[in-house]
Amino acid sequence: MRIFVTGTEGYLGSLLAPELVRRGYEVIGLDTGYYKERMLYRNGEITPLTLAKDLRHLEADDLKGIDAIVHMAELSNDPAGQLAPHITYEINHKGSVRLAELAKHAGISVVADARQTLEELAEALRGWSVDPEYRAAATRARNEWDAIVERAYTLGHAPLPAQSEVIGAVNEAAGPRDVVVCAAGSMPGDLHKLWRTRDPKGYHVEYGFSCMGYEIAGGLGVKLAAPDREVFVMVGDGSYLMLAQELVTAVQENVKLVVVLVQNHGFASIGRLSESLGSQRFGTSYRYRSQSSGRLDGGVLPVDLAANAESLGAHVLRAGTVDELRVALAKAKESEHTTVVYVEADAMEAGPDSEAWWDVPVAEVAELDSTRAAREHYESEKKAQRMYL
Ligand SMILES: Cc1ncc(C[n+]2csc(CCOP(=O)(O)OP(=O)(O)O)c2C)c(N)n1
Ligand SMILES: [Mg+2]
Repeated sequence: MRIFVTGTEGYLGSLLAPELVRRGYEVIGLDTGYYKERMLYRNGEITPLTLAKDLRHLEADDLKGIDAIVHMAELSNDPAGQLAPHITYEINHKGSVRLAELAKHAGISVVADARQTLEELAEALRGWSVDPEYRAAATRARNEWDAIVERAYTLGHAPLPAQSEVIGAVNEAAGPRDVVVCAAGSMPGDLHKLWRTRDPKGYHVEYGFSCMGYEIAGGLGVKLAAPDREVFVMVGDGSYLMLAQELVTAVQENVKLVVVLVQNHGFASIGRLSESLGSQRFGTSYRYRSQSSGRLDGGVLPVDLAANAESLGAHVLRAGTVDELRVALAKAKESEHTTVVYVEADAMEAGPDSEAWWDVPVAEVAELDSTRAAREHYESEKKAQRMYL
């Protein structure tokens, strides 16, 4: 059986085509080559014979000898599809209609329409539910985790609060429709575990690249998209230093943000990672280079990021304790002006463990015993790793 798959080089086609080949079908692909040289195919994966052609230029002859068609080629429904809506319409609508007409002429019948099939599946599944045991186990796990979150929110850590308490105070201050924005550092992981999201649009954390500096600019975009929601940008000192200037834009455009600047004088996240990989938090503290050791383990740098934020036109509130933080957050919410709430947190107090293992390769050759030990540990963990697919 010969199957014609349109969009063979896209995200779905690159999975489907090899699977069809494995099951013994002959596959002919159609693709414009948007993803160059089958870049989405895994190494060594079977790649089908592919017609490099735009769907809009398909001819009756192209379907000669074809028994079935799986149609997936289109401009996807994201900003790319909106760049030139008429072209999207030409490809997605007219191209699909044309393919259906050509298929009809070639005697290939419609077996299923994806949306129709989904609707029928939904109908067939109506009333289905997981069994009570599974439901009970899920409820139990949820309640257990909720108790862990509650504890992390109320640690009473001293003298500086733990970051989890800062997150707890912001979560309490945020209304049900408000949005938290974050991107890099130790906060995305902690927010993932600890933030109680109450609205599908209430959680905007950039995990794609976890790009430092995204936070304030990203928050600005979120506020422009949803001016009726309060936007809480949570940003670490490292990330803040990489892109604070968008505060100026927020002030200029009168786009109100609440920025919670968590100062822990360095990279808590990378410091922890470095330590766990046997590299002693190298270069992750904002400290003076010490004369005696020649390393960055001198005193804390005299940097005042609150003053910095003030100089960029934001209102600034400094909080020294969790109670002060709550008061500051309430004030920031009331204010019509972009407000930076500055709070110090203990870099060494980590949030609850996720128990996940992170595949971060350790140097194979090292002089430090700690790094060699970390390499050994890495190799043993790596052995337990399995591919999902
Ligand atoms: C642009 C960019 N460079 C480097 C990194 C790697 N990185 C991830 S977190 C981090 C440190 C973040 O420091 P900070 O914002 O103070 O957060 P903390 O870890 O202290 O919570 C670095 C360097 C990154 N994610 N993005
Ligand atoms: Mg930091």
